[in-house]
Amino acid sequence: MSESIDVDAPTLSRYVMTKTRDTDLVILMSALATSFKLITSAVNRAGVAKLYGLAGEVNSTGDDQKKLDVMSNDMMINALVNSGVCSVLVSEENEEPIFVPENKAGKFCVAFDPLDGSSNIDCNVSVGTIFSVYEKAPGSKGTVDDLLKSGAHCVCAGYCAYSSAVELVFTFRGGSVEGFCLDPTIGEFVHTRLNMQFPADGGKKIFSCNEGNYNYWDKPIQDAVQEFKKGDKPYSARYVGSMVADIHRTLLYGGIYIYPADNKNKEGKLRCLYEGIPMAMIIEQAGGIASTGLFKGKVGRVLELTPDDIHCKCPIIMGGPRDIGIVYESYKANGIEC
Ligand code: P6P
Repeated sequence: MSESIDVDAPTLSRYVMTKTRDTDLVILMSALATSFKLITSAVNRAGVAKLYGLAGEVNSTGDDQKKLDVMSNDMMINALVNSGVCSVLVSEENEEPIFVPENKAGKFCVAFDPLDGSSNIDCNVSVGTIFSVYEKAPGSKGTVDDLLKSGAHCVCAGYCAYSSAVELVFTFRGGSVEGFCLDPTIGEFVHTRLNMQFPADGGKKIFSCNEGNYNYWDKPIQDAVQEFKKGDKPYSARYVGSMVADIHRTLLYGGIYIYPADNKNKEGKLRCLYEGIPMAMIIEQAGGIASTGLFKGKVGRVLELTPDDIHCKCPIIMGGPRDIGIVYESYKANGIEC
């Protein structure tokens, strides 16, 4: 039977309005969606439009900026500054925050990594955008302090994966995790995954980490990863090195994603505001766990961390009770309470 022509598109704007009745949030998500569509266009044309390679600059992380990094960053900044609903922007690509002119300012403060994993672009590996949204404190003109808050204050968080499909996954504070795919025939993100849940049984036995760092890890992490390899049915190793791809697979298939603090990176490598907190919100509101592992003397949750700088880092260990439990048993076996 021929596929029925869809006469009713469950769009992103419809979902946000129905769910929140917050027109500013509808405008914000629409501005984000516009930037994701622009980034999709640039990423898809990278090969033919000679967008591979370096832009000749470095970013706040000290990474060489790719041409697509700079373009994606400009696309997001332009969309958000001109949305009329943002006051402060923080981008991985900008050392300093971006303050929106008062005549265009609004209640939201947005932190983002416009093209996370972009070191993989030149070899066509999936990349993504990660974002977290906070609201200005009452009476605030919009300052960095409106963003330097724990994940408990984050009103919306998500990512857009640029891969075989362009898929936006996000959640509102305390809400469900929802997936929207870009339908190129109508240029809209349409609702394709409803109430996404981390596999309750832990899902596929997959561990995802950069084992090249093994010698820098603390012993509990080393022991836990060795544990995943034991037995007649050991876990599979899957690591893309592009956070959105690794987390999206973990959310859908299960398993565990580990980027711990280590002797080389005492605070881990990933950025709290626009990698750790948004991904932790997604995983926890889908039923998983987002732990810091042993960090600053204790084992806690990523969402309990309060960033002290817009580019501060945090360790991240994400998964379900089955696999996080193996890590926690390893800490206890090494005398660390958790
Ligand atoms: P490593 C990409 O640079 C990134 O920020 C994440 O997307 C990715 O998960 C991680 O770093 C990869 O880091 O040290 O394994 O190359």
